[in-house]
Amino acid sequence: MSTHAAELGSNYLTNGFSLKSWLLTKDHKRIAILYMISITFFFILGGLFAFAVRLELLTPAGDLMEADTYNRMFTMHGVVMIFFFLIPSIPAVLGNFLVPLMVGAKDLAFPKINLASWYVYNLAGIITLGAIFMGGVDTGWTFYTPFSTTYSNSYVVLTVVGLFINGFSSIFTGLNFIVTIHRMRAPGLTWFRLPLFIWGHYATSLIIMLGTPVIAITLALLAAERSLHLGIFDPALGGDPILFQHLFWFYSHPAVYIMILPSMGVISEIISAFARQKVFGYHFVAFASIAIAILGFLVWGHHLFVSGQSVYAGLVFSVLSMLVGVPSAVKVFNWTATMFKGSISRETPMLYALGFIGLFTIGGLTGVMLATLGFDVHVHDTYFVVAHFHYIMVGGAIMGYLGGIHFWWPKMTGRLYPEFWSKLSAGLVFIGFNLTFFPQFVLGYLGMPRRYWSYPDEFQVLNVLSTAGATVLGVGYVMPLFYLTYSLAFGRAAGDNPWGAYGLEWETTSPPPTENFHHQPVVTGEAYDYPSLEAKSV
Ligand code: HEM
Ligand SMILES: [Cu+2]
Repeated sequence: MSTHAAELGSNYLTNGFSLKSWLLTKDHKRIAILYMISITFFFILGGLFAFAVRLELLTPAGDLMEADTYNRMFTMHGVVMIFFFLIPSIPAVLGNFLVPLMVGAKDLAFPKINLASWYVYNLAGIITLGAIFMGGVDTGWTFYTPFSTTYSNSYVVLTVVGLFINGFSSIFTGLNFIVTIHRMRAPGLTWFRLPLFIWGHYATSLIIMLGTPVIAITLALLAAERSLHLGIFDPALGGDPILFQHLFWFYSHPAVYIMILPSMGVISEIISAFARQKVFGYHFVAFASIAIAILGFLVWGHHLFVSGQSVYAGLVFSVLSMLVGVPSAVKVFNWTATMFKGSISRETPMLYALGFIGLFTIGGLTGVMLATLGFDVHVHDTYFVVAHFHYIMVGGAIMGYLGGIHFWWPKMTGRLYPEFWSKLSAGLVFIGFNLTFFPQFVLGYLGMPRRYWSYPDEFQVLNVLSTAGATVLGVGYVMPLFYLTYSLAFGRAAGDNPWGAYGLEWETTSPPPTENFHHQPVVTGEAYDYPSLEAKSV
């Protein structure tokens, strides 16, 4: 497209209005929007399952649904949230939109593979939904054998086929990011000038490429064992009953970092923008992402402390798990130092970033507690664990996703959203979140086991608080759907750089033109310090 067309206001959104122009697009920005729509759908679905779970737990007796139905509800909640929301959310939506913009490229390396990843994701989603509509799954999202292979009478095979296929969409995205970051950076954009968002996505992509095949094979073995009784996991047939847990967590612990590293990248961008500061200790933060990605593969055994592994194995996994805390803490300290040196403005994205730091810190510290062998034996499979992983996944990953959506919404749509409503919703999310999940730490510590549909009377007060919190949280989550949609039609024009942030994505127009930049950008300065950035014509 010529500069002339650009002057007439043409951008990626106005470049064709037909359904076909969207469904066959190879533009990473449009694919990001397609992903946003699909992912929002799954988030709502997973949220409805969560709400059913919380309603059941309002009373001790379990009088809303059968135990069997309850098992299906929390399983489908976990499956949908983890595999169809958390893992793809930031990479597929924000990463897809921003990676090419931030490195100064016209698109991702493989645009057709990028589009294919969205189709594969939806195909996988439809298959998994099929399993849900046929009656659901009740194994827990971890599919532990021998329950999943022998005893469960739910739709295990169909579900894992859906998840197997979904893995390819992750791999396509990770592959695209790695090649793009290696090969397509603008002139002058050296590795240590890259935004930390890019470092986060680079580390995540490495985990995706190395880990996803393992879970795919694990799920394939599970399906084979269940349908053909091969004796891989079943000791009665000569299989190993613990093997599945090792294989599963070899992927699924690193998967937690697939969820959290991109979110950390978002937080670095937001904090530097709203503190008007270079991120303190940039190199440490960048290397911390890689360190987390590597260490994340060495700690899976902390999920097997009570599965009968030797105390020596337990000891090693305990120490290694604590080590992962170090690079995470480095990041938290560096963000804090960045704010300490800066002048902070409290717009909505910054509220999410501040919320992230607080919640992620609680999630991380309780993780170190759980990594302590003796403590874990006490709270294993209690609500303490449920609270811990929600602080990480909801308090960390979702705060990052929402913060990122609010930060880059003006870039994606060219519109500003109503600040009052966005701040109110950020406040409700923060309060609702803590009210939902903090009582669960106490419940777990007092001994309430997870995955039970009923409980002794003395746990009711804390459960009622938790369900009340979930309601507030739900309201906080639904509000952006309304004011963001409203802003599409009625929001004020955003301008190219409403926050006064540094970064290549803020150098181009909002919404960006189809080819991202009217001129090839050339980078001459460090990250978050771009006053000398020049846009040279080519
Ligand atoms: C309104 C928000 C939410 C509420 C009220 C909620 C509630 C719950 C409850 C009560 C459980 C425990 C079920 C049990 O083990 O007995 C649970 C499990 C779980 N939740 Fe959430 N949740 C919420 C949001 C999320 C989100 C956003 C995610 C991920 C993005 C998530 C991921 C999970 C996972 C992976 C499990 C484990 C399921 C299992 O162990 O089988 N939750 N949730
Ligand atoms: Cu883990």
